[in-house]
Amino acid sequence: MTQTQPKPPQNAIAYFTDVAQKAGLTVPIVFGGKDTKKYIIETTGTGAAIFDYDNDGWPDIFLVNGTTLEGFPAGQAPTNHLYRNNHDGTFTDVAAKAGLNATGWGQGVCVGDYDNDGWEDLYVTYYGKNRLYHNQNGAFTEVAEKAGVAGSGKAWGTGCAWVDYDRDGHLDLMIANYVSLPQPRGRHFRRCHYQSSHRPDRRSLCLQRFHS
Ligand SMILES: [Ca+2]
Ligand SMILES: [Ca+2]
Ligand SMILES: [Ca+2]
Repeated sequence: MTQTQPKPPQNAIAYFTDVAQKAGLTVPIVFGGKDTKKYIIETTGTGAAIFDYDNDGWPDIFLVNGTTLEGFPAGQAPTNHLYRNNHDGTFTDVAAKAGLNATGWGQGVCVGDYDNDGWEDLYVTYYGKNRLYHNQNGAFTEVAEKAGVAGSGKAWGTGCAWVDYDRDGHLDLMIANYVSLPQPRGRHFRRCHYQSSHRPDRRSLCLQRFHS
């Protein structure tokens, strides 16, 4: 069935039309329960980065993906996605070929050429160990441990930013961690119900229980 697009209102300065389906950007992002979110780990969602990973002059799209509390059978867990720009308004998922099809509780992503080789690299935060992907001609290698930026694996990494804070010509990395939680297994994780973002008093009580 052909869907008729609404016409932009007169004198509109900008007007946006959803072309995701036409562009091939249809893979769902998973983050906890689909219809119901019971625990705070399910509530933050994931990040996206638009950057030219293969230096062809056309911006590509990287999407971070998550998982569920129940998990998935081997080989069926949701992965991150890297959509290569086909130069015609469509995109092709090349995550596996590029080495970016990791699974887990992915969170944020930031783009920066940390080694100044002319290829943009990726840092992806996780509930667990964070990942640094070095870009070599459009193929990525995970080097977070080697680079000393994987973290302890016990923190909940969320936002991140590359910035040259000391102006020495080399990018530095800022990582924001969210609340402190035990690893998502066993009864301790299930003690904490995320009540509501508009009831910070309840949320605080919940977190205090974790730290007690
Ligand atoms: Ca490109
Ligand atoms: Ca680089
Ligand atoms: Ca620096």
